[in-house]
Amino acid sequence: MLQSFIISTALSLLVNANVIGVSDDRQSLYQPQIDEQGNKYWHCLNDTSIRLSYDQINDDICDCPDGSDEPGTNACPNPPFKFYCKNEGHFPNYIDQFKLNDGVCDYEICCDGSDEYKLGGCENKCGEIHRQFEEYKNSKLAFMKKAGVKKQQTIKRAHNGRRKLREQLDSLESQVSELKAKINKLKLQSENLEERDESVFDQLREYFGGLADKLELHKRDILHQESKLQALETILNFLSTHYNPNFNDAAVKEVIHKFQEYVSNKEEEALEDIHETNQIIAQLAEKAKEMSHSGVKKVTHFTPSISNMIHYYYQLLTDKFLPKPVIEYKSDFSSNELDHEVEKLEQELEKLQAKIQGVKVNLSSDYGPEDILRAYEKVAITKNLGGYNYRINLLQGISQDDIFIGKFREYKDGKITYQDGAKCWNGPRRSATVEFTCGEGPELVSVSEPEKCHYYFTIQGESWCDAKTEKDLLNNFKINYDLL
Ligand code: MAN
Repeated sequence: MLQSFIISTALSLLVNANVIGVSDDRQSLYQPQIDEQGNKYWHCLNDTSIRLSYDQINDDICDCPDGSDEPGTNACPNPPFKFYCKNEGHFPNYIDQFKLNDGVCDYEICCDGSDEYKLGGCENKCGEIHRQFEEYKNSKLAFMKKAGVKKQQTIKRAHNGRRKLREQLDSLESQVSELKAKINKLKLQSENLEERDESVFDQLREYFGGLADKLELHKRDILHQESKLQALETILNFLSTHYNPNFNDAAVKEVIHKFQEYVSNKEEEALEDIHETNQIIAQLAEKAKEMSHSGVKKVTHFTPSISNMIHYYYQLLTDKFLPKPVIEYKSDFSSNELDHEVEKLEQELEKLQAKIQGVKVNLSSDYGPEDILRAYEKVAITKNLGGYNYRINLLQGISQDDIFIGKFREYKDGKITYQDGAKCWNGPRRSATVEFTCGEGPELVSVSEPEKCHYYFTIQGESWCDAKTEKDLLNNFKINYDLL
């Protein structure tokens, strides 16, 4: 028994399988076994309990549940692998069994015509097909090389764009800090002016108030004295006009004489002076009162205060020992002017901050692998297609003649979407999707409008080319049948 097993194994090793439709690396699965009578047999691949005589393989009858006995016919519904075409001189390939011997030469898959091995009629075309493929491959590889260089340049532009944007952001941010420092300084100056006004006024407030009261009293006093004097003058005047000269009273005569002298010496100007002085005192008193309510508006020098003293010593310290910017607190501006300047700078600050926000949004946007779309920031792709002039600014928007189709919304899954275009008559707002394909460009190669007012564009360009393997090239290769 053992002896016969050894013999059969030895014999089986001597016979090489050559089963049609099976690749070289799988031929070993179809190695025939030899029984004691010297007959060749074989087991189904998924069920070794099913033993077939070797000539049941490819006999056009499906014997194995997994279809493994018919690799080269269409007898089994689900064969475990496809028919192998050797395609010598080109690339081996596999074809579905249902395409075997159907009268069609499937040269795309089996350039050697072996898919029609029973019917024949399919000449081996592998030589010409391989020549065509080599030609295609070489031209593709040459293009890919050029495209690769162009793509790298585009990526460089994109990176430069990002770098510039970062620099712009840095500069905007430093402008913001400068502006903030400036605003703070002006605010401090303004506060300082207010403080200073306050302190000068504080010191004078009492005096002004006191002076106002005193002037008021003096004025009243003077007016009082004046009216008393007038009363006395009236009495003396009455005496000098109504006295009886016949009484010959020397004292009366003397008083009247002195009074008349007094009247004739009394200058009108002096009287006017007194009125003017009264008026000035009255005005001053009014002004002083006003000031005691509203404060002094404009004072040009600092008064010593604790905050100024601290600032003075801080400045002295930083000037001398620390390389810090000097904060100048003195100002030739009035508090109003300072406030106005602060307001202006704060508006400027707001604008800067909005700009910063815009740049940040831009920097965090997805512009595709390597940020490549950024290189198209200022590129307009234009073309007349289907009677319309299209203009595409990938990162801005798209127009069709003078109709706006949509503005950039987002880049996602290799496509860009555009929204909020001009409204369609009796329809939605226009919108679009842009897809990309590898080729010379950038060029708009196709446009379609599958739904009313939603457009699909295909842009071709080197930026969308990736390195290709021989297998990729083979998959895309098309035979020129005219040359076969
Ligand atoms: C214009 C173009 C077309 C669009 C129609 C819709 O003619 O924008 O693309 O389909 O308007 O009314």
